[in-house]
Amino acid sequence: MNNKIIAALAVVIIVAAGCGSAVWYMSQSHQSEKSEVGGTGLEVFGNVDKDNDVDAKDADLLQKYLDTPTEGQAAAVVSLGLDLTYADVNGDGAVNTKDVAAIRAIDNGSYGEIRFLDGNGQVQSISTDISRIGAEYFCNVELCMILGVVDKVVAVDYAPYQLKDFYFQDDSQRDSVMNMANMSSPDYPAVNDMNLDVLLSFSYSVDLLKTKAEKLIGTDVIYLGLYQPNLLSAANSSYVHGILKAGYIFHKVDRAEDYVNWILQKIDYMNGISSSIPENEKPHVIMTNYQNSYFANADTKTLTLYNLNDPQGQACVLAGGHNVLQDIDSKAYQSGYSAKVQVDAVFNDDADIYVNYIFCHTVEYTYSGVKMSGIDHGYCTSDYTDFKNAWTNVNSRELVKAEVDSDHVHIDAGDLRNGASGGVLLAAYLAKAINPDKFTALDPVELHNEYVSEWLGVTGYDVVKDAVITYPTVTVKSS
Ligand SMILES: [Ca+2]
Ligand SMILES: [Ca+2]
Repeated sequence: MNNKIIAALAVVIIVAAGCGSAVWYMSQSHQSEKSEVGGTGLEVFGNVDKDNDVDAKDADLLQKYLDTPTEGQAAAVVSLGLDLTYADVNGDGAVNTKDVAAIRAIDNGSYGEIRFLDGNGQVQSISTDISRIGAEYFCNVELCMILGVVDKVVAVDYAPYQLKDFYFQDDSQRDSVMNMANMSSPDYPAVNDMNLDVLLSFSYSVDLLKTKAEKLIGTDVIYLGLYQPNLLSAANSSYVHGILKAGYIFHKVDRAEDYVNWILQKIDYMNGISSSIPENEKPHVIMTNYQNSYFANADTKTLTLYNLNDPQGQACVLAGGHNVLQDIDSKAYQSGYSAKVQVDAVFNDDADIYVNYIFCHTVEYTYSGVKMSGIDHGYCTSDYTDFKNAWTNVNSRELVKAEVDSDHVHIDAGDLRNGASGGVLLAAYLAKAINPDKFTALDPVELHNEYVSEWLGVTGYDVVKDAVITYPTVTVKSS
């Protein structure tokens, strides 16, 4: 809620309920006064001072620029620290006092339209009068929960639909939410019938986004950029910016900033510890996946290893781990998101290449609408059978037995990669598992439960008892 609306409500409450309530409400209003959000370069029109918000400072600076005589304006851009890229807030092709007024409207919450660059850098201009949201995959549904707009989600695609018992705590919404099915290859007439105001896309494919925008009439198709959290420079990542942009789109700026600050605090905390661990003392880790690998089937002689561009590889760094892919193929460590390698490139007699820990990512429900068998996990099951079996399989491989302690093998829910936590929860689980002596005060389960209760808004739920997230569970190991 923006401050002006809070102030207006406070006035109403003063009139309606007398001074006692008013004093309480005013203090609440004061407490919710938003803190600054860190980082730079938020691509929302109106952000002319290059930080991560659109606020009165931007309006004041743009007004100062406009008040400067024409011949001095170029110098004013420099002296005021402006970036005029996002100055044409109303998109009419000119920069003038109407844009200053538009920034003030954004600051006080009275705007009805917002312009921004999507996660691919494309200009989007959308109405913020949104009552019907379609949300793709776990990250976007969780983002709607975090921002407190999940009640407006009327449709989700196949994967989150399978988890609707968790994602939709309201009984009637759980019964009525529609299944968009496979949004990698959508049934456009069916989705059109859902009359969405906004579709939050999981896919960053420019072609798919363009096709969806063309074929879904009256629906704004938005890729926010959540797929790319950069845990190593998170404040300016497309993930953090995507959350902040969503804050503007859904009139939930304060909530979005609070969540971003929570995420950044956790990252700073972990980075403060892991960055002090000398490289030669870091445990050697492979961030890999279970399915379609040597681990799931001994006849498959390859493994997929995630690299520095993937949140899984970034989580490894943040947790104070040394990613073995670096030693196998330093080029592959930095290009794309992962590399497929031969098992004997990972497990061999080369003294420089060794593995202390194995983290296997799993995906049960895919974006293309398929359920993978034998790997049940996540927020809607408490049955660890499949994870235990997977763990046993990994540990039964000859090459693993020869090199890795069995309790150094972990099976992890894809939710940690594909939810809205941007890899932070994954990094926490990882940190506690590989560097328990360094991360003594960190409890990943407590952190995950905080994510679920405080941010997703699901109460009375425990991620160890009510879900299957990691095996073995990290707290069991450390207690
Ligand atoms: Ca700003
Ligand atoms: Ca303008």
